[in-house]
Amino acid sequence: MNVVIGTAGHIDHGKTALVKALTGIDADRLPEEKKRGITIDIGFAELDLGDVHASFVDVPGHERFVKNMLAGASGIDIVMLVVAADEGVMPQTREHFNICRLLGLDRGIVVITKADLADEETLDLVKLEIAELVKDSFLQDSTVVVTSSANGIGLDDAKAAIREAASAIQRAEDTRHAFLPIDRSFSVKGHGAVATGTLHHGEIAADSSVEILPQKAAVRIRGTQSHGRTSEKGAAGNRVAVNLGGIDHSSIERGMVLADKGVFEPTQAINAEIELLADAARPLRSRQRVRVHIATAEILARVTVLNDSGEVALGETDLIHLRLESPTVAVHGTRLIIRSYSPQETIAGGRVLDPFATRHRRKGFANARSFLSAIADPDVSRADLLFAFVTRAGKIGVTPAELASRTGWLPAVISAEMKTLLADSAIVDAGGRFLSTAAFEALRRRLLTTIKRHHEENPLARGASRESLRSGMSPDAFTAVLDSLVASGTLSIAGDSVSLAARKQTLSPQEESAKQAITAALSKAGLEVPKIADLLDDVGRSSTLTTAHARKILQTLVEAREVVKVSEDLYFSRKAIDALITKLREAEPADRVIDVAKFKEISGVSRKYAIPLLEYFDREKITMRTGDKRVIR
Ligand SMILES: Nc1nc2c(ncn2[C@@H]2O[C@H](COP(=O)(O)OP(=O)(O)OP(=O)(O)O)[C@@H](O)[C@H]2O)c(=O)[nH]1
Ligand SMILES: [Mg+2]
Repeated sequence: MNVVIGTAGHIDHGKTALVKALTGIDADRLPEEKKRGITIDIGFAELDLGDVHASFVDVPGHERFVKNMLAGASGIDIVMLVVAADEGVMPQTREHFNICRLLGLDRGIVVITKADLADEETLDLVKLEIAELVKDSFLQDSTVVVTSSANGIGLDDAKAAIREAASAIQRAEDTRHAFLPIDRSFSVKGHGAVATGTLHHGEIAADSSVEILPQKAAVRIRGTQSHGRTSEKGAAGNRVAVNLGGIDHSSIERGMVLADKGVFEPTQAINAEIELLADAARPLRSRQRVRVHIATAEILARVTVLNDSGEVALGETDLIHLRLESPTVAVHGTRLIIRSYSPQETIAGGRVLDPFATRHRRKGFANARSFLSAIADPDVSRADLLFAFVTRAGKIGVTPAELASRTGWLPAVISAEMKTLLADSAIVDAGGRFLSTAAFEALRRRLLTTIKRHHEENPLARGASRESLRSGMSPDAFTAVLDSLVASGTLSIAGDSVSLAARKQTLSPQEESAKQAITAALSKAGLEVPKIADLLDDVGRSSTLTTAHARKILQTLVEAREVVKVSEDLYFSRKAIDALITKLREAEPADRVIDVAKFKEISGVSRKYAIPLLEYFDREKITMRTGDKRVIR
């Protein structure tokens, strides 16, 4: 079992000395750290306990370097909370403990150091302080070990406690894409850029296709190592160093993420559930500017509290919107810590619920809250989470790729869950976009309402054109809605015209006679049709309808594809046009090229008809114009 253990605790409490006493490795690697005798940035060590391999991330206790502590604490499995026997619980003991709690850590051990500097009575006092601190928290029942790095007492107990805590970890099968928040980058002579980090989830192997986020820089993995040893791949519980090709180390920084390519998307707007510390200096308020720590990144952000009061009270848990000043990557469940802008203090922490939030106005809070509350349950099932995202996407729907960028889940996991939701009729597949059944039904109802209204307003029209019905639907959703209504026999489609299947067009006797008259006149005219306005005047007169009414009847004939509109003035019977097309194709002029004269010869029409007809054929792609000539296609 591989585990990553992070230290935590106040400055000078002996964290680095303890790691060294346990592992033999001095995690203080910077010259300045050696000179000043304090830890400034995170350092690393490892300990082989047989069945357990522990990687240590040693963090600085100095209040000015909490930012570095946060980068180190991200992704650890176990915290080793260090309290010096001679000083007891101090400000950064509390702050680091709070950070671990807010990061959702669920296991750890407490180590009292410097036992050689305290008498029995003081030790008991420190134990009481610790019990008070961790009461009702994830550390409440954890082992408290008393050690001294000076004389070596308690070190074996500490190792035993580490082994016990590590053995209790049950890693579920990793269902997520590789996600490695970067905490360091450097260059190794002869090898090039190296980025290191604690792998949050997924696997990183030499043949993985990866990119650096949020800038989506394509990189190549040349090799992976863990604690200086070449490893075939890194998995959760590992410290990983990745040798990268295609990038210079200077363009890789702490806060970036190395991840499977094409899955995660940068975001600058997230919704989260956060707990404000009971001992924060003041409530968290809308418009407040804060520092958000996500994985190894620190980003400035503006808060909108998603409740009517506009603030989160001390000790309360609530939903907030964060507008980030620069992009980062996160998925549902990614932990975050919030620190006040100035003075820099840890004030809150929680989880990202929606990594791609939209800006909310006050009247949208209720909707946002009900969506977020549904996915705030830490035990929410995968299907319920996906269903919530699909529902939230409304009539637009989401693609599996968009769901992957919200969850980090592997395609097989998403498709399996979607299958279940489809089988339960909770969602609908609209051409690769998923909509909730409720949203889909609403679209069906809307489309039916539109068609009914169209029929009422245009009693003579056969139906409505597809395009007029689409209003605001995505093309895929529209096609799916239309198909489903045709499949259920509710709608029928003829050409471009959509109508209620049950609808019968009933014409009055006058309308019927007008229709006959138009059809007969156009059939008789062949290609030498009269101007349509004249024809409609005649038809109107003989059938006692207005010309406008007669024109509507003409329109139904066009929709029924019995009559062809060639220009504003000229309408032909479908038969005449079809016969002309056949003639044109059978004429087989040289190279299939014709000019106007040749067309007139083939069709037998005058120039008055030839030009509009040719232009119509161009539009219908029966001919293609090149200069003065046309090619028959
Ligand atoms: N007597 C005694 N001194 C100790 C013990 N552990 C650490 N020290 C001393 O305490 C000082 C601080 O120890 P570090 O290990 O650097 O403390 P730290 O917690 O890593 O400090 P930061 O990383 O700066 O937060 C050093 O001078 C150590 O030699 C101990 O068990 N007994
Ligand atoms: Mg240290």
